[in-house]
Amino acid sequence: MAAVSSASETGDPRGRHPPERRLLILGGPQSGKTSTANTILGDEVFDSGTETTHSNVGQTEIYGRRVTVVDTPPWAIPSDPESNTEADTNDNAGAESETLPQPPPSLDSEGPCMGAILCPPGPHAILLVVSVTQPFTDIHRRAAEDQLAALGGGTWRYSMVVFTGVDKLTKGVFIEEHIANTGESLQWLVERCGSRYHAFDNTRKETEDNTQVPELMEKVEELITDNQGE
Ligand SMILES: Nc1nc2c(ncn2[C@@H]2O[C@H](COP(=O)(O)OP(=O)(O)O)[C@@H](O)[C@H]2O)c(=O)[nH]1
Ligand SMILES: [Mg+2]
Repeated sequence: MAAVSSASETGDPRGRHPPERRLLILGGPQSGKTSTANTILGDEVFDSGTETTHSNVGQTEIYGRRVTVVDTPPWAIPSDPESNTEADTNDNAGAESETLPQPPPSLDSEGPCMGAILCPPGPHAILLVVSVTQPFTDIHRRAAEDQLAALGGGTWRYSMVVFTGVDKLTKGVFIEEHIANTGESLQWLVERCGSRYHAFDNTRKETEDNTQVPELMEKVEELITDNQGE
């Protein structure tokens, strides 16, 4: 694992290794971001199950290629009681407060956008982590939209949905069925990501026949090819 401070020291030893891949992990609270980072890194590098308060950078090698993974704090969900504390103190704010535009997350704050700065010159792919065990409503959709808008135009082209907790899906239910059954907001997210998604079971990282990380990296390569030259 590399410390945050070493993220800028990833000088490219030209021609000696396949090009590095940089992955930025974003998502709502408790969606499985840190667990996903650990699964990709192949080790319990970061503390999962507790709130991640600042972005962390880890590195690994997958098939001889250096892969940098940036784990981030959760993006703000407007309905989250913690982020709604102020509105709740005003009895008249009520339901209206939910429809008020949220201020864009600041790149200066220790919010998830800070993660993009920690993998210079920028991520090759943004993994939007969504747990199949959590609801994904219009509020979550807007949180995702705000977050990617804060990262700048065109970021959707580099984004992919990573579904966590697929081990919790009812036996025989495929992720496609889950997407179809969960509602328009989730379908919107998947479509906004160019229908790129990947199903992850973070409890399976030690399993021998586990190919979910190489399969994810293949999808990242496809995404990079789709965005070639940019
Ligand atoms: N069953 C199951 N639990 C998961 C999976 N991914 C994450 N979790 C659990 O979900 C909780 C939140 O995970 P964490 O990675 O800390 O989420 P974060 O807050 O988004 O970083 C933890 O208790 C994890 O063990 C998964 O694929 N399957
Ligand atoms: Mg976390």
